Amino acid sequence: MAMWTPKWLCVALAAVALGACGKKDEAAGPAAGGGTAATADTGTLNVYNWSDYIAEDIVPNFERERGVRVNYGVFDSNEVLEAKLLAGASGFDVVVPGLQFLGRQVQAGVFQPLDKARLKNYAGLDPELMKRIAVQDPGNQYAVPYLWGTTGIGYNVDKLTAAFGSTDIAGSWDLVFKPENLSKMKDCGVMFLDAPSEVIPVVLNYLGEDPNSTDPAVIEKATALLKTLRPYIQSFHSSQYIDALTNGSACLVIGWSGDVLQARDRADESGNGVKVAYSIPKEGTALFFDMLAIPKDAKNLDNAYAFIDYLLRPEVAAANSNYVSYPNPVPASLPMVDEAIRNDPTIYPPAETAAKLFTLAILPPEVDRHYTRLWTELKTGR
Ligand code: SPD
Repeated sequence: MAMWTPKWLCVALAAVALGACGKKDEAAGPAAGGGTAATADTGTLNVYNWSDYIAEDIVPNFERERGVRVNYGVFDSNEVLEAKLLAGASGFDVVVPGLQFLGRQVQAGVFQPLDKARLKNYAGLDPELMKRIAVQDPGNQYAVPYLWGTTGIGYNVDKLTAAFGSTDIAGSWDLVFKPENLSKMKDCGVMFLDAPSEVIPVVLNYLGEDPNSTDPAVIEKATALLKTLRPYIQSFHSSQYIDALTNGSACLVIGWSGDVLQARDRADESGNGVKVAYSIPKEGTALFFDMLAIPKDAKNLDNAYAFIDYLLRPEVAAANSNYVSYPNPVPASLPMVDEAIRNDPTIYPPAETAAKLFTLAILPPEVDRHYTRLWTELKTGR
């Protein structure tokens, strides 16, 4: 099982406030077109990123500074991005796959190697992080990290307290993976990520198995457990849970760290009285890295490099982390990251928590197919 403890977590930092950012969602521009751009940069840039994953000023500021128009599309699943990339001629200039998906897409020849000389902020990337990432992108040839985070438990503080007398139980996956516990949250709304590649490894880890096992019999232990939970799961979705937690229509989710914390902040700002919190359970969980990469057939290369380099500027990376509550890979940004975020152990896990985090491996195609089949069975209740 791969373990990673970021060194900079122990570094004492000067507090430098960057200033408050608004918390409105990024307006998604038109999705990138179908590869019809000219062979040289056209004054546009086609970006395809995760939803709720960029500070609202970043794209407009880049457009102004560079004098280009950015077509900014969003997705909420690695599988969706992968289908578009493997189909070819996606029209995208910059995409943001999770590391383990990137590894597989590199093997499929989807990306061009990065010309690091065109990224003047490359030297500012955290060397420990780059070493860790090189396990799946050897030599860091094809991508640079954008943001990273964990998969954990998002919950409504009052509903959990009403059901269990306190929120202590959120410190363990027992809350979600024991049917007798999950059933107590059924009526206030339980949502799971709609992502077998995210959820199954977390269940395997909880069961004491290798989260990256490719053994069909081991994988089926996870789905057997998930089937016992199915009656209590209201829905599977990988982005709607942010709004659902915010407005109180969901009370318990398996979700991604920054997304849950955005829900917490949105609820606080709305004054609706809903209190949301995020937990990294003590049994450990998946750590993910989302990566910036350029498809082989990208047409607007100068703009693609300029955009990636822009995102790696310490002040831009800090503004992004302040807005989306995900850590970035640029250590020089840390003094500009809000103290509340920098000191939040659910965002920057302390060493003892980090020691329990595992990374997801590149799945062989047959294991991927197995995951997909089991997931469909789970969702449809077969
Ligand atoms: N709303 C942004 C969520 C980004 C999550 N990325 C997850 C990648 C998991 N491997």
